[in-house]
Amino acid sequence: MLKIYFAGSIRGGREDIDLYKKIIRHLQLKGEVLTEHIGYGEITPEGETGLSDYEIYSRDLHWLSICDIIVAEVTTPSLGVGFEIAKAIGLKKKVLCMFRIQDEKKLSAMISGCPDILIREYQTFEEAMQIIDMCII
Ligand code: 6K6
Repeated sequence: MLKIYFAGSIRGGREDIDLYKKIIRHLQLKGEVLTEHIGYGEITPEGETGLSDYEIYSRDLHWLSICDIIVAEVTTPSLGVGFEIAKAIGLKKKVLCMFRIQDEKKLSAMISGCPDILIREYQTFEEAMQIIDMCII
C-alpha cells in the first residue's frame, strides 16, 4: 500500500484545518496516510499530549524516510512544512505541493522555484481532489 506523508501547518497557524481534514480523507482512498493527526482539531500550536518536540521531530523524520510521497498543503506558511519538504527532496521522495490561490498570499520562491517539487495551484476543494487524483495513481 502506498505510504503518504501529508504535511500541513501546525504552529504556522491552524486556519486551514478543515481543508487538511478533507484532503487527508481523500488521500486515504489512495493509500495509508502516516500523518492523519495533522487533521485532528486537538492538535493545537501549543502541543500534542505527551510528546516532546524532539519526539515529534524524530517520529516525523522516521515517517518521512519510509513514505513513498509527501503531499504538502502549503497555503498557510509553516517552517515545519518547509523543513519537511526540503528533507523529502534530500531523501529523493516524490513531493507534491498544493497551494490555494488567493489575492493576498504568494507562495515562497524557494518552493515555487524548486525544480524537484510538483506544484499545483487550486481554488476549490473539487480542484484539489482532481489534483490528487491526477498526481497519485
Ligand atoms: C506537540 C508538542 C508541541 O507542539 C506539538 C505539535 N505536534 C506535532 N505533531 C505532529 N507533527 C508535527 C507537530 N508539530 C509539527 N509537526 C510537523 O511539522 C507536521 O508533520 C507538520 O507537517 C509540520 C508543521 O510544522 P509547524 O512549523 O507549522 O508546526
